Amino acid sequence: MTIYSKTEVQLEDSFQARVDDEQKIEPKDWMPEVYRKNLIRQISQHAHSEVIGMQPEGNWITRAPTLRRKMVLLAKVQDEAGHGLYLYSSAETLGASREEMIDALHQGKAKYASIFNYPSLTWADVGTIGWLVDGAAIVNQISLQRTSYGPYARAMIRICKEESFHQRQGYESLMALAFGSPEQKAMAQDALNRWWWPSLMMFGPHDAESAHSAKSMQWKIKRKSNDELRQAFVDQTVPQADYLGLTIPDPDLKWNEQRGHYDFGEIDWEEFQQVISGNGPCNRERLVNHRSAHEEGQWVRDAVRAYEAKQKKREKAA
Ligand code: BYC
Repeated sequence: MTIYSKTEVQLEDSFQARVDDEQKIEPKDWMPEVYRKNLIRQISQHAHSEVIGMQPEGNWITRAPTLRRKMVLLAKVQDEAGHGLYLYSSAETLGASREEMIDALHQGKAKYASIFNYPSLTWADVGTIGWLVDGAAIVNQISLQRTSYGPYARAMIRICKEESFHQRQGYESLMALAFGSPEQKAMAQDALNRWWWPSLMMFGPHDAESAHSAKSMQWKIKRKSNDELRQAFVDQTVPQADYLGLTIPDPDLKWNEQRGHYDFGEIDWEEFQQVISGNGPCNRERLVNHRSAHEEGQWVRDAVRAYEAKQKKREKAA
């Protein structure tokens, strides 16, 4: 009898063939260590973004202008917590523990979307976050529904359904302001002026500067590049701003007939680097709030562990 065990190279080849064939990779399948680590990095950062992203909007729950707006906002913020949970669970299937992931966030080792380090100064910011931030997120997440890792792809399908509702509620809220009094319209324009460029930064550095893109595209973790997604977002959003009668704060923005796309100006990459390095306007505040919420939730984790231990004892005795 010959015992045949595949070499690492053979395993990688058959892994790549499965990815190329659009088969989903599942938790118990063999996968290259770098694929696993890259996925944990991206999924956990995605989860942190959902959870930290609750803060700028949560800031307005007590000050929503009507009961209806308050109920909608509460539901949306709760949805974001749910997205975080699906994503943490998905990363756990790769062997990462929740404690490790939260610890990496608290120590500043794991990033989260740069956009959530900007303050939400007026009620118009809430609608603008729904319109632009959820809008940008969904452009990316639609492509991630086809990501190669099964649990991540399935989480994305559900998240996209909720995210598209979020985007529409944001736009509807902004319509009320843009078609309202001159003061309301000015408030909407001011919010667009502040959130436009950070929204474009959500897609990450240019493709040529993106450290993880080549491998992530080869393994179909990412299905579209940072620049492709950013362009799709601009193309979809400009007509929406036109309809609202608002002006996108970019003098270089214009339709390019030849390309069939909008041309747009250059992002301030220095600002982006500052924000992702922890020096944005709200980085410290976001982490302080997260740490204290985490500490306040310690009793819940203790209770769950005590219950689990009790159940195990019962099962043993039975
Ligand atoms: N912000 O090689 P690159 C939401 C980092 S939340 C911060 O291109 P990659 C919502 C990047 O991590 C939805 N960091 O990376 C929630 C890497 O650093 P590390 C959020 C960024 O991963 C509440 C380095 O820069 N969506 O919808 O190939 C309320 C080099 O970049 C950013 C997701 O998370 C950034 N913008 O591509 C409302 C989608 N960009 O890890 C709404 C999932 C880059 O080496 N994530 N960096 O230290 C992705 O699709 C990809 O991770 C990215 C970046 C496109 C973001």
